[in-house]
Amino acid sequence: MVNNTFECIDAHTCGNPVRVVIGNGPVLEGKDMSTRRQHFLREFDWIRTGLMFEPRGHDAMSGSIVYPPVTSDGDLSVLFIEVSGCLPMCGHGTIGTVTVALERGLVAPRRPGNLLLDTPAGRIVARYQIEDEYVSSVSLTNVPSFCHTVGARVRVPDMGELKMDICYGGNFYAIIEPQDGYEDLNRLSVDDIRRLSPLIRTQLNQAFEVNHPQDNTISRVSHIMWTGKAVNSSSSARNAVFYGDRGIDRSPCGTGTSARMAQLVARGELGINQPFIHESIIGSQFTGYAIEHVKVDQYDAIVPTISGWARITGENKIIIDTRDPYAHGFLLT
Ligand code: PYC
Repeated sequence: MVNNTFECIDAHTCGNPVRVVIGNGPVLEGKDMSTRRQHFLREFDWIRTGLMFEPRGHDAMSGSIVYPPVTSDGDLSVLFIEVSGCLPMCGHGTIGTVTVALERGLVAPRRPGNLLLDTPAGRIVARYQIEDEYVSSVSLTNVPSFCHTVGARVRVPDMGELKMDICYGGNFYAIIEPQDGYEDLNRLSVDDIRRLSPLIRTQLNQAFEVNHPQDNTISRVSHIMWTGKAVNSSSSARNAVFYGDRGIDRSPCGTGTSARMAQLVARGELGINQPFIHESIIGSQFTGYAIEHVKVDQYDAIVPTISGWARITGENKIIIDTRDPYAHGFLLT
């Protein structure tokens, strides 16, 4: 076959792209979405790079492929695709996918107002509100989130040695807070974030074994979160998350906000059921809560919820023509 055509609905969640593949996703094998994610990575990763990388995507592109549920009580399964790989979980991606699935009639919720999603990281419960036939907000209960390593130290050019925690919220994050050498996110340019973050990530992954205790396919620090003071007085804090080789989340980052709340709760700086309004680099907001304490093996964890909104921006039939030398995409690094 020369042409592989993928039917996509393009959307964004609070500014970050979500390309939802609704037709021609490959058939995946495995009892759950974690195993199916591995199958996708082994045999079909060209679909991710073709749809996410240039010339069909760009260096912050993100999306999902929707599938029927893999559990008996689920409504929908979601495989997250992104420039950095196939994420176990993606918060902005879930909000966008749920909005697209409902507005385009791809799912018939068994319990109106709720969708049970099967994702590689585990069960996600999404609650949604509809206004004038459109989804006005989505609130998701994310996977249990926890601090993995507290006080990792990394030498950063121009900044000296910085201290950071490695926390899990569906992906593993290094969370960098203001300290000597790093004054605030508002002192960093986009170029600084792109230059420094990969250096930090490489050092952390050389120095620390980072594994999810219940799923060994979820490992390594993939995302770097720079934190700082909120610009908007209604926000609790601001952040910018770096992913892939050059991506910076335009949304406040759902799994990052979950990891950040796990860190703050562990330190006693955020209470259970206390709102945490996280602001992104472009000023969009997610509202998060830690709703309960739980355990993930040896780790003290929280159950986080994240609320936000998404809008559809287009309908896209994307062709990956096997004669195209850039069929599988490229990125400028
Ligand atoms: O919202 O979880 C998220 C996310 C991960 C990477 C970009 N956004």
